[in-house]
Amino acid sequence: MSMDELFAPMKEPMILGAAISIVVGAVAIVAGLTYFKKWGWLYKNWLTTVDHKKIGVMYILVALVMLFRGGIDALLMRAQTAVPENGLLNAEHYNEIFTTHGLIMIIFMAMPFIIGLMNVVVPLQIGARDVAFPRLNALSFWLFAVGAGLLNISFIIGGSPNAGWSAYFPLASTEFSPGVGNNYYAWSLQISGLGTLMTGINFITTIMKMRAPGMKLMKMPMFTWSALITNVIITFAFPVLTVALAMMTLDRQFGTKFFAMQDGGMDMLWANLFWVWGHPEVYIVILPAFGIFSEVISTFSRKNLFGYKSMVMSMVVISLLSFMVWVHHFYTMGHGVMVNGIFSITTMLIAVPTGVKIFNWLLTMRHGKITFTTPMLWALAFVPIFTIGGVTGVMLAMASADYQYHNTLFLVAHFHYVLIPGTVFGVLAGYHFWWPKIFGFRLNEKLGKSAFWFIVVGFNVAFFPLFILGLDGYARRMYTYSADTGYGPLSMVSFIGALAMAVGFALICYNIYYSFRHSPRETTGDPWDARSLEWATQSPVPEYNFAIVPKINQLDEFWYAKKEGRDITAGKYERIHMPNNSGAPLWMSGVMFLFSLFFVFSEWTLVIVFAIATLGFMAYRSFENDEGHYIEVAEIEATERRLRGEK
Ligand code: HEM
Ligand SMILES: [Cu+2]
Repeated sequence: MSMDELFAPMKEPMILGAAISIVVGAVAIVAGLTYFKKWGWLYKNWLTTVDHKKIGVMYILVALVMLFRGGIDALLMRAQTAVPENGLLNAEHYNEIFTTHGLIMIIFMAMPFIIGLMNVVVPLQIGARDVAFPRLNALSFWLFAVGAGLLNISFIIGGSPNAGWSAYFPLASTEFSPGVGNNYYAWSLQISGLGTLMTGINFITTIMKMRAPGMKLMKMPMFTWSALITNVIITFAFPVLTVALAMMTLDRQFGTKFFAMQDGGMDMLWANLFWVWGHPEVYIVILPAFGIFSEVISTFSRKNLFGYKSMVMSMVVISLLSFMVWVHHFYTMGHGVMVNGIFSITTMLIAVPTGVKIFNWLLTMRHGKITFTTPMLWALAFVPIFTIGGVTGVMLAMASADYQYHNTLFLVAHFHYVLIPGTVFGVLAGYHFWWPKIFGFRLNEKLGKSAFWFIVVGFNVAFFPLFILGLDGYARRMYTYSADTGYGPLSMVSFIGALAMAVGFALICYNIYYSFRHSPRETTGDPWDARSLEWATQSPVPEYNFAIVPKINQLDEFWYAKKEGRDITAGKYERIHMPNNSGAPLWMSGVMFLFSLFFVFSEWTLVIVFAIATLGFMAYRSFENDEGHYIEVAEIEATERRLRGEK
């Protein structure tokens, strides 16, 4: 690689500015850690941790950072299109921004946020001490983190991917996208995807094998159910992505013609493989949110969840259907009427189980004693907004109608109307709900609610106009338009909505600082008077989770025990076996980062060096003896007393 190629992006002042601020920020963090002598602490307590709760927190932290990176992309796009014939961004830069925006939001924000919450909550909800494979869990996190890092350096080193988040061929082939941008696409998704696949296997095993005594499958909390089904989808969908990306790499870097058009390559093969993964992917990010809403709505309605069994069944049906609808993403790419018709019907069928869930949530609230806490507000806003998203989805599902508004802003409005209330409101509900469990104090409700209003109102102002613009013929992914189209005024409205959302997200961040300083510490472990097992632990949760593993007789055992005055965590303490921390996942992922980075630039000698290093790590690990350690009874007693606020 030549220096010229490497630093090509720096020729743009905006990117140069961003690069400088990243370097300054990094230097400040390193200097700060050194000055306050925090390196050892950081390494011992966080970077090498195998504790599912801390791994969860790190996932959420990175997801929040990515939310802001993806959010800046979004603001830039809306600013560029706010007025006709704007010159803020050029076409190339705009292409890069919508590509990385989509990728970052789905792969490096939504999914990790959800996996982070799953990490924190699932073992607690089932009464376990950790996940089945704690060290693998750490490896999953670090692979995701370095994948995110790889994608994020692309915009300063060598250039970002620019062929859309769906990277359609032939556009994504070297013929039409000659730079290294789409190599970054393949490798950042590849290594983070491997981490996700490991998470899938890890959580299926955890939920199947590590539930507290007596917790039958049909006695599991709904969030754990949603996590189980999601991880099954992950385990089936991600291998398809792995293979598709490997073929993409072969096409782009070794001259094969799987997808690239010359010599009989099939561009439609990519479209199919991408959406065989991609459609289930949208359910990977939405089902856990459904689980979160179920927990939040039943907790703050003071009622058990209406239609528990039908909730589980509908998620199972959705997971099956999610693998049978992928063709609806390319009705217009030349199938016959028969194929389009079949996929039209399977797609519309998804509305049935989804509708069942919506009615169950409404019936859970019916006659409930509702308290309007911040998490509950997110859940309440989700129901009507998501319904608009679903209904417009059914509109798009009609193949013949889709010819009209496919690839217009109508489509963009549809998927934001499902993904933002679904995933973003979902993780925000979960984040406010479980925050006191993780950190031992509540977030400020007033700030939480103002952020809520900014985001919910801003969201509708930003995205509802896109339905209208789309029906008017405003094509998706255009970097500018002429004034005669008449798209100007509504585009400006949309930009203003996006600004309001940005204010809301800034308030959410400020809330962390404010509440850390001013909120009283939480000593009950159960601030919301909630229903499931995670609230039976102390807050913040000690390393071993449960001093005594509870026995379960029914769904919501903790809730009924509270009402009957039983303590399900009483008993005699015994010493607890826990896994040891390990630096291996961090270092191995670091090595794989370098491997991928040099692969992106086809620097083969270095690729081979780091491939051998990766294998070396695996070999080393397989000879290592690590028996873990015990936490003694005296220490458990002291910890429990301290967290209950006793001296
Ligand atoms: C009743 C349920 C739903 C139906 C019937 C439905 C239908 C559709 C259809 C037919 C398309 C393709 C439209 C086109 O390309 O012209 C589409 C695109 C999309 N949908 Fe949905 N959808 C539903 C729910 C969801 C959910 C729950 C999510 C995410 C959480 C979602 C996310 C997306 C995304 C991201 C795209 C566009 C991807 C792209 O081209 O970049 N949809 N939907
Ligand atoms: Cu789809």
